[in-house]
Amino acid sequence: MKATWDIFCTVVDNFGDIGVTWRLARQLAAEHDCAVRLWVDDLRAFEHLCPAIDVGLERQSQRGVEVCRWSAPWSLVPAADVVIGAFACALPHEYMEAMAQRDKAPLWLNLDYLSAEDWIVGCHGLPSVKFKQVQKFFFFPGFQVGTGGLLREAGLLEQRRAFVQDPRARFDFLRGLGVEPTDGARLISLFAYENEGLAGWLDALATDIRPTHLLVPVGRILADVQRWLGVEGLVAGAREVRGQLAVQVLPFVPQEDYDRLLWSCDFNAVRGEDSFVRAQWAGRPLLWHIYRQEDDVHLDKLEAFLGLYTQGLSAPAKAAFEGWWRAWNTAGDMASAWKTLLENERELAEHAERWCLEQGSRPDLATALVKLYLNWI
Ligand code: TRH
Repeated sequence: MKATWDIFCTVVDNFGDIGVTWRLARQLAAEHDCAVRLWVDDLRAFEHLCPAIDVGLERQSQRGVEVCRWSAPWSLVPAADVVIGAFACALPHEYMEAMAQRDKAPLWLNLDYLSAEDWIVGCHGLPSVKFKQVQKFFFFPGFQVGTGGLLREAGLLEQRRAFVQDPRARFDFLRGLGVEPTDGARLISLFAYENEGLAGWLDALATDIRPTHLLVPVGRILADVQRWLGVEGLVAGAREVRGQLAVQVLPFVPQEDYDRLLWSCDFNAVRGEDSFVRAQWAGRPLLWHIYRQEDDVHLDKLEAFLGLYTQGLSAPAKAAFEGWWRAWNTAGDMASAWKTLLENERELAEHAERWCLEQGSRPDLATALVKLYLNWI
Protein backbone atom coordinates (compact mmCIF):
# COMPACT_ATOMS: atom_id res chain seq x y z
CA MET A 1 0.00 0.00 0.00
CA LYS A 2 1.18 3.53 -0.78
CA ALA A 3 2.41 5.65 2.10
CA THR A 4 0.13 8.62 2.68
CA TRP A 5 1.54 12.13 2.99
CA ASP A 6 -0.20 15.31 4.11
CA ILE A 7 1.53 18.61 3.32
CA PHE A 8 0.13 21.77 4.90
CA CYS A 9 0.75 25.15 3.33
CA THR A 10 -0.38 28.57 4.45
CA VAL A 11 0.29 31.20 1.84
CA VAL A 12 1.95 33.94 3.89
CA ASP A 13 2.62 36.16 0.90
CA ASN A 14 3.89 35.95 -2.66
CA PHE A 15 4.42 32.54 -4.25
CA GLY A 16 7.26 30.84 -2.39
CA ASP A 17 5.20 28.91 0.16
CA ILE A 18 2.94 27.38 -2.42
CA GLY A 19 5.75 27.18 -4.99
CA VAL A 20 7.86 24.97 -2.74
CA THR A 21 5.06 22.75 -1.41
CA TRP A 22 3.48 22.22 -4.82
CA ARG A 23 6.83 21.22 -6.28
CA LEU A 24 7.49 18.83 -3.40
CA ALA A 25 4.00 17.31 -3.54
CA ARG A 26 4.28 16.67 -7.28
CA GLN A 27 7.65 15.08 -6.94
CA LEU A 28 6.63 12.77 -4.09
CA ALA A 29 3.65 11.59 -6.12
CA ALA A 30 5.46 11.25 -9.45
CA GLU A 31 8.79 9.81 -8.37
CA HIS A 32 8.16 8.07 -5.06
CA ASP A 33 4.70 6.64 -5.54
CA CYS A 34 3.32 8.46 -2.48
CA ALA A 35 -0.36 9.31 -1.99
CA VAL A 36 -0.09 13.03 -1.36
CA ARG A 37 -2.65 15.52 -0.12
CA LEU A 38 -1.65 19.17 -0.34
CA TRP A 39 -3.66 21.39 2.02
CA VAL A 40 -3.61 25.01 0.86
CA ASP A 41 -5.38 27.97 2.45
CA ASP A 42 -5.27 30.19 -0.64
CA LEU A 43 -6.18 28.55 -3.93
CA ARG A 44 -6.08 31.89 -5.76
CA ALA A 45 -2.35 32.26 -5.13
CA PHE A 46 -1.95 28.63 -6.19
CA GLU A 47 -3.79 29.34 -9.44
CA HIS A 48 -0.91 31.55 -10.56
CA LEU A 49 1.40 28.55 -10.50
CA CYS A 50 -1.13 26.01 -11.64
CA PRO A 51 -3.74 27.64 -13.89
CA ALA A 52 -5.64 24.32 -14.09
CA ILE A 53 -6.76 24.73 -10.46
CA ASP A 54 -10.49 25.19 -9.97
CA VAL A 55 -10.60 27.64 -7.06
CA GLY A 56 -14.21 26.68 -6.33
CA LEU A 57 -13.46 23.06 -5.44
CA GLU A 58 -12.82 21.67 -1.97
CA ARG A 59 -10.78 18.80 -3.37
CA GLN A 60 -9.34 18.06 -6.76
CA SER A 61 -6.68 15.94 -8.33
CA GLN A 62 -3.85 17.85 -10.02
CA ARG A 63 -0.79 16.15 -11.49
CA GLY A 64 -1.21 13.11 -9.23
CA VAL A 65 -1.67 15.21 -6.07
CA GLU A 66 -4.93 15.61 -4.17
CA VAL A 67 -5.19 19.36 -3.69
CA CYS A 68 -7.43 20.23 -0.74
CA ARG A 69 -8.72 23.57 0.40
CA TRP A 70 -7.55 24.19 3.97
CA SER A 71 -10.47 26.04 5.46
CA ALA A 72 -12.05 26.54 8.84
CA PRO A 73 -13.89 24.79 10.39
CA TRP A 74 -11.69 21.77 9.78
CA SER A 75 -13.46 18.63 8.53
CA LEU A 76 -12.21 15.52 10.24
CA VAL A 77 -9.88 13.37 8.16
CA PRO A 78 -7.59 10.53 9.22
CA ALA A 79 -3.99 11.64 9.69
CA ALA A 80 -1.42 10.50 7.14
CA ASP A 81 1.74 8.40 7.63
CA VAL A 82 3.89 11.48 7.08
CA VAL A 83 2.76 14.99 8.01
CA ILE A 84 4.64 18.04 6.81
CA GLY A 85 3.88 21.52 8.07
CA ALA A 86 5.60 23.90 5.71
CA PHE A 87 7.45 26.86 7.14
CA ALA A 88 6.22 26.50 10.71
CA CYS A 89 2.53 26.73 9.86
CA ALA A 90 0.24 25.64 12.71
CA LEU A 91 -1.79 22.51 11.92
CA PRO A 92 -5.51 22.38 12.76
CA HIS A 93 -5.97 21.18 16.33
CA GLU A 94 -8.43 18.48 15.23
CA TYR A 95 -5.86 17.15 12.78
CA MET A 96 -3.23 16.93 15.53
CA GLU A 97 -5.73 14.96 17.60
CA ALA A 98 -6.13 12.61 14.65
CA MET A 99 -2.33 12.21 14.55
CA ALA A 100 -2.28 11.31 18.23
CA GLN A 101 -5.06 8.75 17.74
CA ARG A 102 -3.16 6.72 15.16
CA ASP A 103 -1.84 3.31 16.25
CA LYS A 104 1.54 4.25 14.92
CA ALA A 105 2.47 7.89 15.28
CA PRO A 106 3.05 9.65 11.96
CA LEU A 107 6.42 11.07 11.02
CA TRP A 108 5.74 14.77 11.70
CA LEU A 109 8.09 17.32 10.19
CA ASN A 110 8.43 21.03 9.94
CA LEU A 111 9.83 21.88 6.53
CA ASP A 112 11.90 24.97 7.26
CA TYR A 113 13.13 27.86 5.17
CA LEU A 114 16.23 27.41 3.09
CA SER A 115 19.43 28.86 4.44
CA ALA A 116 23.15 28.38 3.91
CA GLU A 117 23.99 29.28 7.49
CA ASP A 118 26.18 26.78 9.34
CA TRP A 119 23.80 26.23 12.25
CA ILE A 120 21.34 24.54 9.87
CA VAL A 121 23.58 21.48 9.74
CA GLY A 122 23.42 21.07 13.52
CA CYS A 123 19.66 21.57 13.71
CA HIS A 124 18.50 19.46 10.78
CA GLY A 125 16.63 16.42 12.10
CA LEU A 126 16.45 17.59 15.71
CA PRO A 127 13.23 17.12 17.69
CA SER A 128 10.95 20.16 17.90
CA VAL A 129 7.71 20.31 19.93
CA LYS A 130 5.49 17.37 20.91
CA PHE A 131 1.71 17.03 20.69
CA LYS A 132 0.67 14.34 23.15
CA GLN A 133 2.98 11.45 22.23
CA VAL A 134 3.60 12.70 18.67
CA GLN A 135 7.00 14.27 18.18
CA LYS A 136 7.70 16.90 15.55
CA PHE A 137 11.15 17.16 13.91
CA PHE A 138 12.96 19.95 12.07
CA PHE A 139 13.74 19.34 8.44
CA PHE A 140 16.09 21.96 6.99
CA PRO A 141 16.74 22.27 3.28
CA GLY A 142 20.28 23.31 2.55
CA PHE A 143 23.37 23.28 0.40
CA GLN A 144 25.71 21.38 2.67
CA VAL A 145 26.16 17.75 3.59
CA GLY A 146 24.09 17.10 6.73
CA THR A 147 21.09 19.18 5.60
CA GLY A 148 17.92 18.05 3.83
CA GLY A 149 19.23 19.18 0.41
CA LEU A 150 17.38 21.03 -2.33
CA LEU A 151 14.29 20.23 -4.34
CA ARG A 152 15.40 18.79 -7.65
CA GLU A 153 13.25 16.59 -9.84
CA ALA A 154 14.78 13.45 -11.34
CA GLY A 155 16.37 14.17 -14.72
CA LEU A 156 16.13 17.96 -14.31
CA LEU A 157 19.75 18.69 -15.17
CA GLU A 158 19.62 16.31 -18.15
CA GLN A 159 16.50 18.10 -19.40
CA ARG A 160 18.24 21.41 -19.07
CA ARG A 161 21.30 20.15 -20.92
CA ALA A 162 19.19 18.86 -23.80
CA PHE A 163 17.35 22.18 -23.96
CA VAL A 164 20.44 24.39 -24.03
CA GLN A 165 22.10 22.16 -26.62
CA ASP A 166 19.12 22.58 -28.93
CA PRO A 167 18.98 26.17 -30.22
CA ARG A 168 15.70 25.41 -31.96
CA ALA A 169 14.05 24.41 -28.67
CA ARG A 170 15.18 27.66 -27.09
CA PHE A 171 14.10 29.70 -30.09
CA ASP A 172 10.65 28.07 -30.15
CA PHE A 173 10.19 28.45 -26.42
CA LEU A 174 11.06 32.13 -26.46
CA ARG A 175 8.96 32.70 -29.53
CA GLY A 176 6.01 31.13 -27.71
CA LEU A 177 6.42 33.90 -25.14
CA GLY A 178 6.61 36.51 -27.88
CA VAL A 179 10.35 37.02 -27.34
CA GLU A 180 12.56 37.49 -30.39
CA PRO A 181 15.99 38.53 -29.17
CA THR A 182 18.16 40.48 -31.59
CA ASP A 183 21.41 38.80 -32.60
CA GLY A 184 24.13 39.12 -30.00
CA ALA A 185 21.83 40.51 -27.34
CA ARG A 186 22.39 39.38 -23.78
CA LEU A 187 19.24 37.86 -22.30
CA ILE A 188 18.40 38.60 -18.67
CA SER A 189 15.33 37.58 -16.67
CA LEU A 190 14.21 39.81 -13.83
CA PHE A 191 12.06 38.51 -10.94
CA ALA A 192 12.47 40.62 -7.82
CA TYR A 193 10.75 42.63 -5.13
CA GLU A 194 10.67 46.43 -5.32
CA ASN A 195 14.32 47.46 -5.54
CA GLU A 196 15.95 50.88 -5.35
CA GLY A 197 19.05 49.60 -7.09
CA LEU A 198 17.19 48.84 -10.29
CA ALA A 199 17.51 52.27 -11.93
CA GLY A 200 21.31 52.22 -11.68
CA TRP A 201 21.46 48.76 -13.22
CA LEU A 202 19.13 49.69 -16.08
CA ASP A 203 21.19 52.86 -16.73
CA ALA A 204 24.27 50.65 -17.09
CA LEU A 205 22.48 48.19 -19.39
CA ALA A 206 21.12 50.99 -21.59
CA THR A 207 24.61 52.44 -22.14
CA ASP A 208 26.48 49.13 -22.46
CA ILE A 209 28.33 48.24 -25.68
CA ARG A 210 26.44 44.96 -25.95
CA PRO A 211 22.64 45.11 -26.26
CA THR A 212 20.51 43.52 -23.55
CA HIS A 213 17.02 42.07 -23.75
CA LEU A 214 15.50 42.18 -20.29
CA LEU A 215 12.55 39.86 -19.65
CA VAL A 216 10.32 40.87 -16.76
CA PRO A 217 7.49 38.56 -15.68
CA VAL A 218 4.55 40.57 -14.36
CA GLY A 219 5.13 41.18 -10.65
CA ARG A 220 6.35 43.47 -7.90
CA ILE A 221 9.43 44.90 -9.65
CA LEU A 222 7.37 46.13 -12.60
CA ALA A 223 6.49 49.46 -10.95
CA ASP A 224 10.21 50.27 -10.64
CA VAL A 225 10.79 49.25 -14.25
CA GLN A 226 7.97 51.53 -15.39
CA ARG A 227 9.29 54.42 -13.32
CA TRP A 228 12.69 54.09 -14.98
CA LEU A 229 11.09 53.88 -18.42
CA GLY A 230 8.79 56.81 -17.64
CA VAL A 231 5.65 54.92 -18.65
CA GLU A 232 2.64 53.44 -16.89
CA GLY A 233 0.28 50.51 -17.31
CA LEU A 234 2.64 48.02 -18.93
CA VAL A 235 1.08 44.60 -19.39
CA ALA A 236 2.44 41.26 -20.56
CA GLY A 237 3.66 41.60 -24.13
CA ALA A 238 4.71 45.26 -23.81
CA ARG A 239 8.17 46.09 -25.17
CA GLU A 240 10.12 49.32 -24.69
CA VAL A 241 13.59 50.21 -25.92
CA ARG A 242 16.02 52.67 -24.30
CA GLY A 243 19.49 52.83 -25.83
CA GLN A 244 21.00 49.35 -25.82
CA LEU A 245 18.29 47.97 -23.55
CA ALA A 246 15.05 46.35 -24.69
CA VAL A 247 12.63 45.68 -21.84
CA GLN A 248 9.87 43.17 -22.40
CA VAL A 249 7.09 42.28 -19.98
CA LEU A 250 6.20 38.61 -19.83
CA PRO A 251 3.19 36.84 -18.39
CA PHE A 252 3.65 34.87 -15.18
CA VAL A 253 4.18 31.39 -16.61
CA PRO A 254 3.75 27.87 -15.12
CA GLN A 255 6.72 26.57 -13.13
CA GLU A 256 8.07 24.34 -15.92
CA ASP A 257 8.08 27.26 -18.34
CA TYR A 258 9.75 29.45 -15.78
CA ASP A 259 12.56 26.87 -15.67
CA ARG A 260 12.91 27.11 -19.44
CA LEU A 261 13.01 30.87 -19.19
CA LEU A 262 15.88 30.63 -16.69
CA TRP A 263 17.68 28.11 -18.91
CA SER A 264 17.30 30.49 -21.87
CA CYS A 265 18.90 33.51 -20.21
CA ASP A 266 22.53 34.52 -19.69
CA PHE A 267 21.77 36.01 -16.27
CA ASN A 268 18.81 35.52 -13.97
CA ALA A 269 17.65 37.84 -11.23
CA VAL A 270 15.55 35.82 -8.80
CA ARG A 271 14.11 36.19 -5.31
CA GLY A 272 12.68 34.42 -2.26
CA GLU A 273 13.41 30.72 -2.16
CA ASP A 274 12.11 28.57 -4.97
CA SER A 275 13.13 30.76 -7.93
CA PHE A 276 16.50 31.18 -6.20
CA VAL A 277 17.02 27.41 -6.29
CA ARG A 278 15.71 27.04 -9.84
CA ALA A 279 18.20 29.67 -11.04
CA GLN A 280 20.98 27.57 -9.55
CA TRP A 281 19.74 24.55 -11.50
CA ALA A 282 19.88 26.75 -14.60
CA GLY A 283 23.66 26.86 -14.22
CA ARG A 284 23.85 30.55 -15.11
CA PRO A 285 25.05 33.48 -13.02
CA LEU A 286 22.24 34.59 -10.77
CA LEU A 287 21.38 37.67 -8.77
CA TRP A 288 19.40 36.96 -5.62
CA HIS A 289 16.96 39.44 -4.13
CA ILE A 290 16.61 37.94 -0.69
CA TYR A 291 13.31 38.15 1.22
CA ARG A 292 13.63 40.99 3.72
CA GLN A 293 13.39 40.15 7.41
CA GLU A 294 13.28 42.19 10.59
CA ASP A 295 16.55 43.53 11.97
CA ASP A 296 18.22 42.74 8.65
CA VAL A 297 18.73 39.10 9.63
CA HIS A 298 18.32 38.28 5.94
CA LEU A 299 21.71 39.89 5.31
CA ASP A 300 23.36 37.16 7.42
CA LYS A 301 21.68 34.59 5.20
CA LEU A 302 22.89 36.41 2.14
CA GLU A 303 26.48 36.42 3.40
CA ALA A 304 26.26 32.76 4.39
CA PHE A 305 25.26 31.81 0.87
CA LEU A 306 27.90 34.04 -0.68
CA GLY A 307 30.49 32.39 1.54
CA LEU A 308 29.60 28.98 0.13
CA TYR A 309 28.87 29.94 -3.45
CA THR A 310 32.00 31.97 -4.13
CA GLN A 311 34.43 29.27 -2.99
CA GLY A 312 36.83 28.50 -5.80
CA LEU A 313 36.46 31.86 -7.57
CA SER A 314 39.46 34.08 -8.21
CA ALA A 315 39.70 37.07 -5.87
CA PRO A 316 38.48 39.61 -8.49
CA ALA A 317 35.54 37.45 -9.58
CA LYS A 318 34.54 36.80 -5.97
CA ALA A 319 34.70 40.50 -5.12
CA ALA A 320 32.71 41.40 -8.24
CA PHE A 321 30.01 38.84 -7.55
CA GLU A 322 29.68 39.77 -3.89
CA GLY A 323 29.63 43.47 -4.73
CA TRP A 324 26.84 42.92 -7.24
CA TRP A 325 24.70 40.99 -4.76
CA ARG A 326 25.30 43.38 -1.89
CA ALA A 327 24.49 46.38 -4.07
CA TRP A 328 21.21 44.76 -5.14
CA ASN A 329 20.18 43.96 -1.59
CA THR A 330 21.23 47.19 0.10
CA ALA A 331 20.31 49.81 -2.50
CA GLY A 332 23.95 50.16 -3.50
CA ASP A 333 25.54 51.36 -6.74
CA MET A 334 24.35 48.75 -9.23
CA ALA A 335 25.81 50.58 -12.23
CA SER A 336 29.39 50.24 -11.11
CA ALA A 337 28.76 46.77 -9.60
CA TRP A 338 27.49 45.58 -12.99
CA LYS A 339 30.49 46.97 -14.86
CA THR A 340 32.87 45.17 -12.51
CA LEU A 341 30.82 42.02 -12.82
CA LEU A 342 31.09 42.04 -16.61
CA GLU A 343 34.89 42.05 -16.35
CA ASN A 344 34.51 38.61 -14.75
CA GLU A 345 31.61 37.38 -16.84
CA ARG A 346 33.29 34.31 -18.29
CA GLU A 347 34.65 33.01 -15.02
CA LEU A 348 31.31 33.54 -13.32
CA ALA A 349 29.46 31.70 -16.08
CA GLU A 350 31.77 28.70 -15.75
CA HIS A 351 31.47 28.81 -12.00
CA ALA A 352 27.65 28.80 -12.12
CA GLU A 353 27.73 25.62 -14.18
CA ARG A 354 30.19 24.02 -11.78
CA TRP A 355 28.07 24.97 -8.75
CA CYS A 356 24.99 23.50 -10.41
CA LEU A 357 26.72 20.18 -11.08
CA GLU A 358 28.21 20.03 -7.61
CA GLN A 359 24.85 20.69 -5.92
CA GLY A 360 23.20 18.33 -8.40
CA SER A 361 25.44 15.48 -7.27
CA ARG A 362 23.83 15.60 -3.79
CA PRO A 363 20.66 13.72 -2.82
CA ASP A 364 17.57 15.83 -3.51
CA LEU A 365 15.15 16.94 -0.81
CA ALA A 366 12.22 14.68 -1.74
CA THR A 367 14.46 11.62 -1.81
CA ALA A 368 15.90 12.61 1.58
CA LEU A 369 12.38 12.87 3.01
CA VAL A 370 11.37 9.47 1.68
CA LYS A 371 14.54 7.93 3.07
CA LEU A 372 13.82 9.49 6.45
CA TYR A 373 10.35 7.97 6.39
CA LEU A 374 11.66 4.54 5.40
CA ASN A 375 14.10 4.63 8.29
CA TRP A 376 11.28 5.71 10.58
CA ILE A 377 8.97 2.77 9.93
O1 TRH B 1 7.32 34.68 -4.46
P1 TRH B 1 8.48 34.64 -3.54
O2 TRH B 1 9.01 35.92 -3.13
O3 TRH B 1 8.10 33.78 -2.32
C1 TRH B 1 8.52 33.69 -1.01
C2 TRH B 1 7.40 34.11 -0.11
O4 TRH B 1 7.41 35.52 -0.02
C3 TRH B 1 7.60 33.51 1.23
O5 TRH B 1 6.68 33.98 2.18
C4 TRH B 1 9.01 33.76 1.67
O6 TRH B 1 9.17 33.16 2.85
C5 TRH B 1 9.94 33.18 0.67
O7 TRH B 1 9.75 33.82 -0.59
C6 TRH B 1 11.38 33.28 1.07
O8 TRH B 1 9.69 33.86 -4.28
P2 TRH B 1 9.94 32.34 -4.68
O9 TRH B 1 10.21 31.53 -3.46
O10 TRH B 1 10.97 32.35 -5.68
O11 TRH B 1 8.58 31.82 -5.30
C7 TRH B 1 8.17 32.17 -6.57
C8 TRH B 1 7.52 31.00 -7.27
O12 TRH B 1 6.92 31.44 -8.46
C9 TRH B 1 8.52 29.93 -7.65
O13 TRH B 1 7.93 28.64 -7.46
C10 TRH B 1 8.72 30.15 -9.14
C11 TRH B 1 7.37 30.62 -9.54
N1 TRH B 1 7.24 31.37 -10.79
C12 TRH B 1 6.52 30.81 -11.82
O14 TRH B 1 6.04 29.66 -11.69
N2 TRH B 1 6.34 31.53 -12.96
C13 TRH B 1 6.87 32.77 -13.14
O15 TRH B 1 6.66 33.36 -14.22
C14 TRH B 1 7.63 33.32 -12.08
C15 TRH B 1 8.25 34.67 -12.26
C16 TRH B 1 7.80 32.60 -10.92
